This record gives sequence, structure tokens and C-alpha cells, in this order.
Amino acid sequence: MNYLLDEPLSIINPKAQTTRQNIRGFVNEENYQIIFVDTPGWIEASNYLLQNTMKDKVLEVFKDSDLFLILVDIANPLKPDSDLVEMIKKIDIPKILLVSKMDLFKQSDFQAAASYYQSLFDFKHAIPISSQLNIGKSEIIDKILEYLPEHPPYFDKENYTDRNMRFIVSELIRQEILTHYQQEIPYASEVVIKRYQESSKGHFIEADIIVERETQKQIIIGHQGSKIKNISVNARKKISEYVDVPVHLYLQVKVIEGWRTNEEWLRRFGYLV
Ligand SMILES: Nc1nc2c(ncn2[C@@H]2O[C@H](COP(=O)(O)OP(=O)(O)OP(=O)(O)O)[C@@H](O)[C@H]2O)c(=O)[nH]1
Ligand SMILES: [Mg+2]
Repeated sequence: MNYLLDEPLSIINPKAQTTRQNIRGFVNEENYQIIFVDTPGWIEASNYLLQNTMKDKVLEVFKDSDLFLILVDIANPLKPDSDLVEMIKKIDIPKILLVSKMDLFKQSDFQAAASYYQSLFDFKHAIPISSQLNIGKSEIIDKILEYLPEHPPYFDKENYTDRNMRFIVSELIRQEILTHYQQEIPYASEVVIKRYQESSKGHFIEADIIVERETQKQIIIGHQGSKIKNISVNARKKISEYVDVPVHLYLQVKVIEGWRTNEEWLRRFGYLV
């Protein structure tokens, strides 16, 4: 979606399950507005409540979508299980297969991937793409326009998302956690913005990093606070680049045992309504 929007809206990381929520991004042109929804990746076997909410987010989006863009990564090809195939088949809107990371592959690999997926479920078109080499964007937009219904724009065409700065900032901090910690830490972490104040001197932001256990808190903080300092410096730089003004960022680490499996906490963090 970032590639299509030409904006760094969704955070990106090699680790799976980076995206946890549906994020709407708009491509606005004089004659049209395309609303994309970047969803979490599909988790075949979900193990805890947060993961269930991520699957629900994916399913929820089809209720009012006109097109289903299925992004597959041929560097890590997924052999979808039969439940996933059945689920895709049941989604009764036109589908387009996007085969990503074509900078790493040949045209024949694309054809092989497209025929493999065609043997599983039906799609109208398959398009090879690479955000790195800028391949596929105009073809995707052209195809989407063929299916886009006539309607006045749903959102203000001045904006490219309906997400607010608090959300974007919390995601930029989470991106640093995904980058700098391994194993369970990124999955056990949540970021909550406690204060977001804009002044002539810049943006003052206070945020909590929530983890599930005291041991995880110590790992996040690191020896004499070295790790959290590093996160803070990097996140501040990224946020400042994003908002284009100086940023003052204050991070605290808190433990909330089992937040990922607790309905009440997931509701407070915006994963459940
Ligand atoms: N080689 C190559 N890598 C890419 C390309 N597009 C994305 N990537 C890399 O693929 C990895 C995953 O990207 P994400 O955008 O986080 O993937 P996602 O599909 O949103 O995954 P989740 O949010 O984790 O479900 C990152 O390391 C990106 O840098 C591409 O065109 N070529
Ligand atoms: Mg993502």
C-alpha cells in the first residue's frame, strides 16, 4: 500500500505479523479516489486472542470492498491450507493476484506462481510487482479503475489516510521494537501514546511500551537503559522526519501480564470494539 500511495503509512518489517490493524490509505486524483485497506497478513493457526482479532480484521474488510488484492510473496511462498482457500473462494468480489518482490525473480517464476494460485482459486488478473524497482504500480491502478464504482469521494481528498498522528507515531515506535528486538519481544509489545502535544517548539510525545512480563521489560530497557535509549533516539528521528518538526519523545516501559489474551486490554488498545 505504501508503494501505491507513495507514502510511508504502514510500518514495514521483515518479521511476520507486523501489521496488526486495518489501515486505510487513499490514492487521490482529480477523477477518482481509491481507498486501500492494508490488513494484517493471514495467520493460519492463531494461538491467542490478539491473533484472532487480526484474522477478524481481514474478514471484516470484505463487507464493503469492491476488489480483493491478494498479495503473495514468492520469496516465501505460502501453500494455503484448505480453510484459507475455501475462505478466499467464498469472498464474492473480483480478485487480483499481486506477485511481489519481482526484483528477486524472473518472469517465468511469476508465471509459475500465477498458475499455482490459479489452480487454487479464481482471480481476474495476476500482476507482477516490485516496490523496490517500481514495477506494477500503473498496471494495478489501471486495473482497479476498471472495477471502481462511480461514487463521490468517501474521504477528504486532501488526506491520504483517516488514521491520526497518535496511531502513526505508536506504529513508528512499534517498528523500532520490531527492528531491534528478537523472538517473542515484538509480539508481546504494544505502544500506547499517553500525551501528544503540539507547540511552537515541536511535538511533545509521551508513550508507554507495554510488555507482558518483568523479564521482557528488562530486555526492552537493556543494560543501564542502553537499549531503550537507542529505541527512543531512533523513533524520535523517524517521527521527526514524518511530522517535519522537532520531536521530544519520552518512553516508559510497563508490564501488563497477558494483555494479548485479555479482552478488556485488547479493547482499550483498539483491537476489539
Ligand atoms: N525484495 C523486495 N522486498 C520487498 C519488496 N516489498 C517489500 N519488501 C520487503 O518485504 C518485507 C515485508 O514487508 P511488509 O510490508 O512488512 O510485509 P507485509 O506483507 O505487510 O507483512 P505483515 O504486515 O507482517 O503481515 C520487508 O522487509 C520489506 O522491505 C519488494 O518489492 N522487493
Ligand atoms: Mg504489513
